[in-house]
Amino acid sequence: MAVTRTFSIIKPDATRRNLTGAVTQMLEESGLRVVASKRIRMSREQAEGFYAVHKERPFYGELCDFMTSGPVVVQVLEGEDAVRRNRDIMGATNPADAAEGTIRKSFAESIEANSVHGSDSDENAANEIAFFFAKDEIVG
Ligand code: IDP
Ligand code: MG
Repeated sequence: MAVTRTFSIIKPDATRRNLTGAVTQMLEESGLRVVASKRIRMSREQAEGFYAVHKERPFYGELCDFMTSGPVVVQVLEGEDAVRRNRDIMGATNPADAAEGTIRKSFAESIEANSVHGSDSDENAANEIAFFFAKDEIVG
């Protein structure tokens, strides 16, 4: 299995409850390595651009409100089959459907405030990493 990279966000509901370390520990214990990390306050423009694929969905405006409501931690994660590995430890979008032992089952407050983002394909991972990180900020 190839070592690949994915993009993660620890969302405002998790930073507000001081869960940055707890979430990162679960990512690391799943076999992922944090090769870039920064705490930022996302601008409206960044949130709208990042979630542009969801522009037509009814929750788009609220999602952008939520993602700009507090600090987030954006990260690049590296590991074998990183996209799938991260999606597995994240759990289902709706915490009510998330499996035991996943980040969303453990910490998410709602389908919107669900503690983490993770890329859903290698192609999107590359685009999302480039959206937030310069090459020299990633140290594998
Ligand atoms: P994902 O984060 O599991 O990949 P997506 O369908 O890509 O899920 O949705 C992006 C984000 O939009 C979710 O993580 C969640 O924060 C929010 N979201 C998804 N579905 C809903 C909804 O039905 N109501 C409110 N927010 C939603
Ligand atoms: Mg998604």
